[in-house]
Amino acid sequence: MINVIGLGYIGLPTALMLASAGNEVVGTDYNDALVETLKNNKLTFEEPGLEDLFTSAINSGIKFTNEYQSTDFYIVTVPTPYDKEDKKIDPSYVIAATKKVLEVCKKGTLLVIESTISPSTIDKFVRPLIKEAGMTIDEDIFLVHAPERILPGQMIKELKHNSRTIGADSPEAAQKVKEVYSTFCEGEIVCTDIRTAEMTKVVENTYRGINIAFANELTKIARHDNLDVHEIIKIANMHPRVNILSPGPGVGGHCIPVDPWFLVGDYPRLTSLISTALEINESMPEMVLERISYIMKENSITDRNKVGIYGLTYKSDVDDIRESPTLQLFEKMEAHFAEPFRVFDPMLKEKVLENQQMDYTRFLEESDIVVLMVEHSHLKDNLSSLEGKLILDTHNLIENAYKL
Ligand code: SAJ
Repeated sequence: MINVIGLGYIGLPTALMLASAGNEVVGTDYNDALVETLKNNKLTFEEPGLEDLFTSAINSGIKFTNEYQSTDFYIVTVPTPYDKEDKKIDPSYVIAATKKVLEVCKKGTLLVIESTISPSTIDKFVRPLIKEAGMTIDEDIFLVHAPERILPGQMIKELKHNSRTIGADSPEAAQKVKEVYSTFCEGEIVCTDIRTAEMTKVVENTYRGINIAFANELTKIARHDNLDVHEIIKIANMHPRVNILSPGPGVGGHCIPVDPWFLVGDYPRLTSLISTALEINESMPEMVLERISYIMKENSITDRNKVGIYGLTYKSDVDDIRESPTLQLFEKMEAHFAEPFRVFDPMLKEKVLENQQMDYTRFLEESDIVVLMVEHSHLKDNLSSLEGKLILDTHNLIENAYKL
């Protein structure tokens, strides 16, 4: 039996995939309300294909509980927040989960950590716990790091088709874990050591963050000379070896703006490129604010209540608002003692902010300037609804709009 610990954005789809592929799976989470919701056959977040997968996993017998199971195979997918002050990973959830696993696991158990962790977290924080518990690595317990790579918005497809990395101390342990993941993963599964697997995961997200930062810096250069950055990127990308990503109002989510800090925190003197890239991405909401001020001035609008922000989630067509550029923008506004602008997001069914308007028509009625922060499908399907508005388009969707 596989016990998946932590049923969030990664743990839940992974547990469902494993179950519907025929494995015996129990999902454990310390959040009672979340467990109750799942037990009542209701999902805790939206994701294309997740409902069908949920049904199939339930039919295959998946169970949900708040208790750790006594078994010999654990997959830990708990959050790994980072400490904003010292820019280091906060391993407390991984430590707590490992301690609980050690209390109940059987001899020879496989402990797979899937959560994103900074390089050497397993050496620094997990191995000592095993020693403390009086257990021996590679006898009582086999350690594995198998970081996930799935993209919110296409998680189910990517769970099936992405290649994966499995880092383990022993090739035998890696092979056993590979066999389990192979029950649903059709991509290539590469086995390596734990340190390499830890580093590789963080490097992948850092690579993307740096490339987005380059596109964002180009936006600033282009704005300085009143050039169209999107046209420049489009033409540059026609070069066979150039592939610049899309600039935008900032970088959100729990991965790209967070994981590179793990490297900066651990290797402060070796990461000047990475920390500059992070700063560039973090400066983009400020640029949005400057552009809003410019548009208000140019159109003689003085009432800030006439500004409406479209999009609160961290990217299009997801309902996750963690570290979203719009939240970052509101934080910057608060720093200047200003009330945040009104906001609307079609992906959010419940009100999470005081200044959130839940009705799109009213949102439009109340806003003379609409700032497009997120390019949801809802917006692409309703472009005509924006006619007559002053628009700041941070994603190059609308031809005659203000751009970043
Ligand atoms: N963004 C841009 N420009 C782009 C692409 C993205 O500004 O060209 C912004 C998005 O709008 C968003 C942020 O970056 O605010 C992050 O979005 P994303 O789609 O790039 O990535 P995530 O955070 O949803 O998922 C990433 C993925 N990592 C990589 O592509 C290297 C995913 O594969 C990982 O599994 C995930 O992080 C994770 O959990 O680590």
